[in-house]
Amino acid sequence: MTERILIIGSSGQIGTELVMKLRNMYGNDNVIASDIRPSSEQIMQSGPFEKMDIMDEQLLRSIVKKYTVTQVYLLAALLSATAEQNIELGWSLNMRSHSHVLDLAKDGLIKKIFWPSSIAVFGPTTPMENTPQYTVMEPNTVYGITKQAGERWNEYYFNKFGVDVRSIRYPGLIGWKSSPGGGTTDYAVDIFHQAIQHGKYESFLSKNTGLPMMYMPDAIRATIELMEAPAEQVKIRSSYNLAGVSFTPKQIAEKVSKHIPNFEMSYKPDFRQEIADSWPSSINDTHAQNDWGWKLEYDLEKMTSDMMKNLKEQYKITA
Ligand code: VAH
Repeated sequence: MTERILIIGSSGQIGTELVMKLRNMYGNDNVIASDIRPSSEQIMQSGPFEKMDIMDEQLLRSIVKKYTVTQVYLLAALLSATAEQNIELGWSLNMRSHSHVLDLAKDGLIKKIFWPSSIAVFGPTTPMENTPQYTVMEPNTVYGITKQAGERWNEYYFNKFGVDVRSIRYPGLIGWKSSPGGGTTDYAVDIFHQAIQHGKYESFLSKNTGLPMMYMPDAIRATIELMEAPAEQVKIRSSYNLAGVSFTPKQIAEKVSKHIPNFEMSYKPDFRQEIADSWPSSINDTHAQNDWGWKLEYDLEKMTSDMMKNLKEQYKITA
């Protein structure tokens, strides 16, 4: 049977890249992009797009039926910083969209779901170094609480209703093809744009705040590898830890300086510092490695070089 894949949140940081990757794999017409706002030109022109507000369950169901969708990737969400500034919307959007999609599978309309979790499921009482898969989890942000509840919801739907839902606890994601939207880890993307355009950057996190991050090609590959793995290998149905690569603003600034010699970094922590302080600085992902063979490819150095190369090209700077 042909797979028909619906990506909800195709205009966001992950969606922008994932749609194109999946269209290459499954054929343009079999990957339906959808978002409340238009997606990239490449997405809009290469295949189907449906404008959708994920709170509208009726519309979601009609789109799923129209295209006989078999898999849904639910990427629409409010991220950590934005959700703190609009807690009602953060809670209702993140929770309700998830239920809408899980119920599609429970009602037999679709076969498989990808739902992203985050290292934001951890909180101040979690062991901060090499954080294990199973540990104390007391998130203290709206975003983290919705992700933690969502993980429990995933496992519940899997156990009670046999829903094939798969999930990753993404670290902060870094890429050049799209911009992040309202996260605490966004500084690690902004720094590249500012360094190339202006030679300086003011970080909203303090210099020694270590956080786990991941380069987008690794994140996209992890997502697809997990979704393609045989069901019996996916032993964890809440969400898998992924370690990525951990670094501080100071450490990434040092790497950026190698490409932009007079680069100046300054620090002016804002409300996002408190969010960052509640999250682990490094993650243990042995379960992902053992269950479905996960292996990271990009370290900080390799990621920095690739980001610089691509963004300089994008800004048409020859160095
Ligand atoms: C955020 N990038 O900063 C997201 C992420 C690791 C955190 O989920 O909100």
